[in-house]
Amino acid sequence: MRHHKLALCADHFIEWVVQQTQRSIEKYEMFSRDKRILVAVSGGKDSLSLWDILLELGYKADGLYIDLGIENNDYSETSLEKVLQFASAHPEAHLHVVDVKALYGESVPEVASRVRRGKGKPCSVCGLIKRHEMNRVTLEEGYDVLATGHNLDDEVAVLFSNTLHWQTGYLARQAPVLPEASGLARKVKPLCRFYEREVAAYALVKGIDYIHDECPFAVGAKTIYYKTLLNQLEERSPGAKHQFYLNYVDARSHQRIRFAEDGESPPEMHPCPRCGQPTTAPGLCAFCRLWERKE
Ligand code: Q46
Ligand code: ZN
Repeated sequence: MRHHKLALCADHFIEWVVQQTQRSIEKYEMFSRDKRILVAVSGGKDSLSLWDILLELGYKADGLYIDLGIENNDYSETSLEKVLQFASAHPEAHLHVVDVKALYGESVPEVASRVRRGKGKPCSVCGLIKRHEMNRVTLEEGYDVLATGHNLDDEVAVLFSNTLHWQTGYLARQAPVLPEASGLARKVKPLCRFYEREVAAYALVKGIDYIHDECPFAVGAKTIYYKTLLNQLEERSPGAKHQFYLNYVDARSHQRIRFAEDGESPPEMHPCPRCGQPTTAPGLCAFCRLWERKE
């Protein structure tokens, strides 16, 4: 690991990853030992490694898999298999599976193609559904916190994109911890200080079987292009990604970088009359509006 000027053998590397995760949990005050954690798992290396590390550290961590019903390349089917396989090897943890089509009548690509009239990728609809369902299960099942497997490369790509477009609203909310707000669960990213290849190495050494393919709809995504650019930068100056993200997080937490949004009171929210989740819309929330059929 050039950026840390550190080289470790397999055993010490695993130990290092587990310890560093605990450090991030403490540094950003993510959660304490007595909390119940729900890990959003997709079947990929990041989320399964996160679940593995939290169990390794002795946390009460259960999993949540959302079956999006993406049939291209058997993406959803294969990713569910990987998650079930991991869960069956960890009987101490419980796995919740939410099947979007069974619950709401349409898979993510189906609802996206209906509401978007067949145009474009289903990603914005998919993101909306995932956020809603993650929040719903976390609160309904009485978890204290929702943990996601975002790694440093993911966070840097988002930070870069938000900076490039000066999206201060998004920048203001980019942090390793998003506190609980009325009707919104607390969200944390315990792997945010690890490079993607460090997480991949962890999964490899631990023998975690994960889905290697990205979601077929991720192909050509802007964030993948930004990751390539940032990797070129990292190649020339090792540690650049680490610094870019962590110095930002640090400057934000010490209020050396401020946004107009900081002092503002959050927009007026009210519970959606159908699902109860907070929304700024006058009637139903955006998620519930998805399922209003407009034949
Ligand atoms: S949003 Fe889009 Fe992802 Fe949903 S459809 Fe696939 S690529 S999974 S992070
Ligand atoms: Zn709703």
